[in-house]
Amino acid sequence: MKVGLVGFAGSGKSTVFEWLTGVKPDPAAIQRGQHGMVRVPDERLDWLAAHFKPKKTTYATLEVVDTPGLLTAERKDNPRRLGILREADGLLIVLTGFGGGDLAKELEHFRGELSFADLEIVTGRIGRLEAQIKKPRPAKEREADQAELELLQRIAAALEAGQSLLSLGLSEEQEKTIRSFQLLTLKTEVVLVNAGEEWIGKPLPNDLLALAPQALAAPVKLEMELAELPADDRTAFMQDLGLQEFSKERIIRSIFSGMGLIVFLTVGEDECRAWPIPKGMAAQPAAGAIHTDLSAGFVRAEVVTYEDFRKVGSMKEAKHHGVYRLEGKTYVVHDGDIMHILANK
Ligand SMILES: Nc1nc2c(ncn2[C@@H]2O[C@H](COP(=O)(O)OP(=O)(O)O)[C@@H](O)[C@H]2O)c(=O)[nH]1
Ligand SMILES: [Mg+2]
Repeated sequence: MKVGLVGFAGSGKSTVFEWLTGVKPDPAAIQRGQHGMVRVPDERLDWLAAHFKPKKTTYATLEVVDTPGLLTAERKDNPRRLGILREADGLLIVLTGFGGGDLAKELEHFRGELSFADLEIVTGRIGRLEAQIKKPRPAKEREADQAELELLQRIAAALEAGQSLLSLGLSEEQEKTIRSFQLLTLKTEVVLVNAGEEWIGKPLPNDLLALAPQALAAPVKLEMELAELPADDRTAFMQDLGLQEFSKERIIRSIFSGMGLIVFLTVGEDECRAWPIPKGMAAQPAAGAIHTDLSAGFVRAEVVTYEDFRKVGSMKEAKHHGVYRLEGKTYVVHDGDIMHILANK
């Protein structure tokens, strides 16, 4: 899962990038997007690793890409700046939560720039289709072009009106038609307020939450500065500021789930591991996260919930205690399921 860090220049994207990845922002790398990996903390996997003492423990990860950020005064270059995120799976929108700006306005403005960038792609394609339709061609091809043109005109109108494309209720077929455009407004988004000290202990404004109910906030720069202090000083400063604990781990987990991801777990003496999959995925495709052969030859999945596993300590004991299940291809995997896939080779 690749997550693009986006927002206006100066909102704190590079600060967030360093906070999440521990990698120093590199001005030379930013124009094409600077990549870094984030480990997703998981207390369940911590416990399993302590229990099995495996050779290897592998946490889920997110790949994040820092980007140059958008301009507020001159929007002409913004579509190009957003272009490097076309292949990203999701967007982490960083809002400027310091200096007293209006967060809801900033988010609306930013979403407007996403629509603007998508509109450029869609109108470009409309122009080419209109030219193509005029040429003599087999009826079948012309009809397909006409259908695509009508769809794109609807999409362009929605983008111009600032409407979500999700509200258009596109059919699966129509979604397939537009997939190759990699529209930014169709990507999963998570909003993160890069909060200054003024936000500590305060709820986010309601007008922002109306636009982004799941918006997160973290005092990113402050936490980075505090992390560098000797432990005693840090504790004293945090008490003064009213900060109970660092929010980084909680925020990373929220970004992960906000991207629509869950994990299933595999255990053993060799490796304990968290496997990221989209929420709602069935067991057979989920097995493909481990290896395509396991998906192709899928027979059954042995499943125990993490909570039950913790009580009994092994798959074998789980069988004795009636908390072990055998599930088929269509079983919808739950977050924290401990699974062992049985497959034909
Ligand atoms: N006062 C204050 N300054 C911040 C905060 N977060 C970032 N900055 C500063 O704002 C400037 C822009 O941050 P940067 O991360 O480079 O933003 P980017 O352009 O979005 O990558 C830098 O000078 C940061 O030190 C914050 O929470 N409070
Ligand atoms: Mg930056």
